[in-house]
Amino acid sequence: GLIRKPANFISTISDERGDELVYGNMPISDIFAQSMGIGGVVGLLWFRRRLPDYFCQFIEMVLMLTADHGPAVAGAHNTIVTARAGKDLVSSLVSGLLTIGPRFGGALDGAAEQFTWGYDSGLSPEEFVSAMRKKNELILGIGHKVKSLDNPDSRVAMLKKFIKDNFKGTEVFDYACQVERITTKKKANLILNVDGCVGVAFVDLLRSCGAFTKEEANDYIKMGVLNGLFVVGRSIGFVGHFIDQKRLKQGLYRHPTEDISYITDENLSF
Ligand code: Q5B
Repeated sequence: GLIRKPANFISTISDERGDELVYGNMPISDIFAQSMGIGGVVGLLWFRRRLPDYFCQFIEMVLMLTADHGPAVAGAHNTIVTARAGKDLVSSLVSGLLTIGPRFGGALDGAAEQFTWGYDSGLSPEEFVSAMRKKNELILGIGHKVKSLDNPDSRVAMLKKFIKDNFKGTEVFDYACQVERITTKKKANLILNVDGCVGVAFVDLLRSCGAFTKEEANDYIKMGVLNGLFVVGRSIGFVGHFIDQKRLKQGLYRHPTEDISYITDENLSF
């Protein structure tokens, strides 16, 4: 009989072999005919399903709001320095992307995991904050270098409004807002930041939109897919910074020595 050679690869998200490219199980002409947008495409390629319209709108809102936050942040800075060292677009982009992590831009998954743990364990917001303090761990999704109660982040305000106006469940988001009320009493910059807001809101979306079972929702939170939203969004800005530097014909960057504290063995006092 016919012996089938075992496949080396399994793939379930797209198929380019027929007359028309298929994302999930939708031909791309249908995706355009139904104006599913980039949020719909993310739904098909990341979650292999058609997501409700408000879910797709939220994804698009996140991509737009995280697209850039100026040249001073860690990732844009790296992209700019790399572009000015004469490197190509991909190298400059990757150099920026590599800064995304638990301190900068990559706190979505950690925030989703920590707040979900606190909420699901039945800890009060106060108990959650003191449990994190006892573990000597920062609460991911809390804190900002420049935004604070006195200088609120308008991105977070826009997200909060959308979440409250459109989501079917907001339990983990509400819990994070209660935690924010406690942390901002300690310091005004310990706000629920853009990473935290998107991270916890996504848990509520996965759990309440009706497109996922509770087990699937929990699996996606554990898998760590949410930082992908910041990575995709901020790539738009990093490419912009690369183009900007090339357009401005900026030369090699060297950091001013006056801005470096040179510490030698002689003046080090232990
Ligand atoms: N403390 C964000 O720190 C920052 C605490 C905390 C408990 C916390 C810090 C942090 C968690 C990671 C996170 C995402 C590094 C940020 C983003 C995108 C962005 C970026 C942009 C964009 C800021 C001073 C005191 C200390 C700390 C305590 C600080 N954070 N306690 N939980 N989470 N957050 N990252 O101001 O007693 O004095 O020793 O790591 O969510 O990346 O625009 O810049 O779009 O690009 O440097 O918005 O919060 O403060 O580290 O000196 O701490 O506060 O223990 O207490 P800072 P630190 P004490 S959004």
